[in-house]
Amino acid sequence: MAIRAAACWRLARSLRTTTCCRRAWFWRRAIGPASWCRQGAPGTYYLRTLKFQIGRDGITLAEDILAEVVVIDDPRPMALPSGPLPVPNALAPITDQELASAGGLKRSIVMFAVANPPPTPTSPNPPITDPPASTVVHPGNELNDWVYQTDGTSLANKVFALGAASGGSSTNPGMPAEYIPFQSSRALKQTVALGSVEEWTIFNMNNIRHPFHIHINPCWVVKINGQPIDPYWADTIPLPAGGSPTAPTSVTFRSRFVDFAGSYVMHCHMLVHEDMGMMQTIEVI
Ligand SMILES: [Cu+2]
Repeated sequence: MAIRAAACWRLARSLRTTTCCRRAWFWRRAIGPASWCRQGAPGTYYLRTLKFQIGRDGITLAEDILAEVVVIDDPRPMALPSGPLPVPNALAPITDQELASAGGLKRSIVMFAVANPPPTPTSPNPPITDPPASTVVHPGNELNDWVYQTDGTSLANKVFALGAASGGSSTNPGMPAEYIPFQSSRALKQTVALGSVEEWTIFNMNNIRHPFHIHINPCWVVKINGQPIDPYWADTIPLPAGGSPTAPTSVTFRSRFVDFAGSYVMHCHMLVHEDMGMMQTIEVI
C-alpha cells in the first residue's frame, strides 16, 4: 500500500463489499486481495462497507464504517511499483499440476442449520428434550448442549452442524446421512497429511450466507456453485445464499497444508452459529 496520503481498498472479497470514499483514486490493482489507490490531499477518509443482503428473509445489513484513515502530512514524492507486486511463494496460485502432485485429495463438507420439530405451542419454554431432527446424530443426552431455545427467535430449536458428503459432482455430491455439531462426542474431524495440497468443496444447505472460515492456511478459491471463477485467496468465504437440502450452494477451494502440524478448526464465522456447533476440527499430521 502506498502511504503517501493513501488509503487502501478492497479488504475483502469475503464478507461484505468494501469501498473507499472521497476522491480515492484506484491507481493500480495488484495481484492478491489488496489494491492500490492514491489520495491527493491531507484529510480524513473512510473505509466503508456497502449495504449488504445477507440472504435470509431479505435481511440487509446497513452501510457502516470499517476504518477511519487520517492523512496528516503533505504529499511526498514516492515511486510506486510499475508492475504487479511480488507474490510470496505461499500465495502462488495452486495449479492442477501441483494439486495432482501433492496428494490432491478432495473432500466435501456440508454446513447445515437443522430445524428440530417445532416446540409445543402451549409451552412458552419448551423442554430442551425435544427430539432432534432426524438427520442429526443424537447420542445419549447430548441434545441439551446443542439446542438453543429462545421463544420464537430464528435460532430457536435448531441444531447447527456440519456433515461430510461422500464427494461427487456439485449437483450430486452424495450428501451426508447425518450431521453432527462440534459439541458432540462424535464430532467429525478431518485428518490431513502435512505438506499435502487438497481441494475441498463446502456445501451450504441453508438460505443464508454462512461465512466459512478456516484457520492457519488460506484458501485458493476456484469455484462457486461448481462453476470456475477467477481464483483468489481468502480466509473467510461467504457461501452463496439460496441453498437447500436438495439444492445446496457451494464454494470450492484448494489449500496447502504446510508448516503447521497440529489441530485447528474451520467453522461458520457467524459467532452464534459457530458457538452452537457449526465447527469442525482439522488435524494435520
Ligand atoms: Cu452460519
